Amino acid sequence: MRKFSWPKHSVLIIAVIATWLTTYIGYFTSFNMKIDNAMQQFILLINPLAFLLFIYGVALFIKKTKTRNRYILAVSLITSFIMFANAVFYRFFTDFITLPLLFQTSNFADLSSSITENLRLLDLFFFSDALIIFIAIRFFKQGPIQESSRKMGRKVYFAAAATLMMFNLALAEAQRPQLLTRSFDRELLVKNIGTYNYHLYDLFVQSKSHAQRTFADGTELTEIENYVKANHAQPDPKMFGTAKGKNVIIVSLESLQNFVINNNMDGHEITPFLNELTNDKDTFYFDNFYQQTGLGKTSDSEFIVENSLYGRNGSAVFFTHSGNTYNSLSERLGENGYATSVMHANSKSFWNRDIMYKALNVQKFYDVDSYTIGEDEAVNWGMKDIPFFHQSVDLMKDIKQPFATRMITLTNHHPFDLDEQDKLIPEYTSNSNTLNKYFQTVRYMDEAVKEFFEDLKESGLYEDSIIVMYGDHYGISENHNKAMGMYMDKEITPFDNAELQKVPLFIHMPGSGEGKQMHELGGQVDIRPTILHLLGIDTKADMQFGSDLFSPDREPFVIFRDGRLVTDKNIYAQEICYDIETGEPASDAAPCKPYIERANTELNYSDTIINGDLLRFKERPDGSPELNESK
Ligand code: GP9
Ligand code: MN
Repeated sequence: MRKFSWPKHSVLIIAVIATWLTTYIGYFTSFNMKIDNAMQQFILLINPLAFLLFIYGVALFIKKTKTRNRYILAVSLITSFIMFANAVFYRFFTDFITLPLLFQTSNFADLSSSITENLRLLDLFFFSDALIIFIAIRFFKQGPIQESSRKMGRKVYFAAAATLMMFNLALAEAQRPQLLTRSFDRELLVKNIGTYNYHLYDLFVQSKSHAQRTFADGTELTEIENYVKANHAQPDPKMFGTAKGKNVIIVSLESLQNFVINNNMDGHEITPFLNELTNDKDTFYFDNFYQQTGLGKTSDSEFIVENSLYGRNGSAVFFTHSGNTYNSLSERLGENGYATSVMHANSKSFWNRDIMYKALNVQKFYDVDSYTIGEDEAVNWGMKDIPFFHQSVDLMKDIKQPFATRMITLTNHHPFDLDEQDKLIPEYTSNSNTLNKYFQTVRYMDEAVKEFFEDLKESGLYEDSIIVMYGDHYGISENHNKAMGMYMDKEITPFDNAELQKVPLFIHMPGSGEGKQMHELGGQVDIRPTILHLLGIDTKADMQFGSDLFSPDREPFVIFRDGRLVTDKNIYAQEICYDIETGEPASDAAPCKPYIERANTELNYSDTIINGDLLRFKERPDGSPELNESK
């Protein structure tokens, strides 16, 4: 009997190398991935290897040469097919395959009708490793090896593969902290952990969600519905419908925290335009308003605004539950005759937006391809806010009215880089480079918003629109407490960290004349009902946790995704009940207790709805079940 002579001259080694190379070369020929530095290049090179060592390594347990060779050949065909399928898919969708995308019937129809058009002769290249392996098997003489050295070799082999995998993950984590918990973008995953591991990861994430969904039958819905009904706040009749029929423009202000509003940095005004708005007769400015996002950051804020539900703990709901049924703001507006869209000059797959927006029934996504990015018009993460706003107004002119669009800005994003000509104020000086530059990018964003308002006025859209603007999440994390403390001239406590989660909310209603500063305590979950009520759309039957910020009977209570909470009397953070007036631990912690429980209940309810995809069981106001394109 011919035996495998490990480690030299084996089919196994040839297979690993051949598939490794075809995969690596395929990355360049078939996908348009942005590689920023030598380290990323290196990660790309090594990322297929550990997986291939493992999967081909199973062959080491197969005694019969013939079976072993067949196994190796089968693996090479499967890996080739995965790369090939991704290449074809990418040509069509500029995206990597993900299970929910594959199962969205509309996508599948699109894909199958054009699959032949997307095939290229060169795609055969992906199978060249299989061919090489086949030749090796046919013409390679493999010598026998001892059983003892086989066992020893196996151990060394798998230890090496595991080490390589750890090494790869460590490099990926250094390049992109929290890559696996937050997901970010399929391209980032492929770039850092490789196509094959990415598919395993995708399979894991999707099957976890799928299993939870399977066991849900809608019985939990009644209890949650009762809770939601009991907490529903009736709209203020004076405000209800005051913006009826107007276009709605919702602007997500990247990383904007409230502490910069009406504030200075070394004598420089940080947000002159937004400051003006805080005293504007047509603007309601909420200065006691909190962000409620988790790891999903911008995408979580979008999720909260659309659904008045909380994001998920420990992962980005935009990735984990993009196949669910939702009663989104966009859907409700669509039903009420609005043309709904999102404008964001980034690649459509970032935060899985392209897929999630379908579940949210956003009718049109103006992604980076809808914009022309001229020279000097990109910095940091992509298109600068000023040209983004300019071109967005041009796009808006062509949308049928009334429209509702959500715009997502980008320039004021970590690491807060700017071109010289866009720096309108100097840097701050502290030990935190991040905070130092933050003031400058915020100042730039303020300028962008100012120009946006001017453009809207020029376009004639201004009078017929309301503009809602909110900070999506913090820009300065707790890692910069020392520098923040220096800026605020105090030591930052957990109480301050919670308060720093305040983001500004502006509701600008041209011609209203009623605008004022609002000190009502609220959070991002309150945006959906507030907007709908201003437009004269009722939300009584909606499964939502927020309540109208103008409603006289709403409860002052904000829950953070991590369980911290704020009431009109206390802040509960790091298991301490603080007095809101003094910022000191309260002498009596009892007032926090019922709220801690309430916060848990509400977060659990939100998770239950999302995990069980419960809204698919909810009847619409007209009695028909929810319809979702992706089902
Ligand atoms: C990316 C942008 C930023 O498209 O929304 O996301 P973030 O990192 O802030 O969550
Ligand atoms: Mn953001």
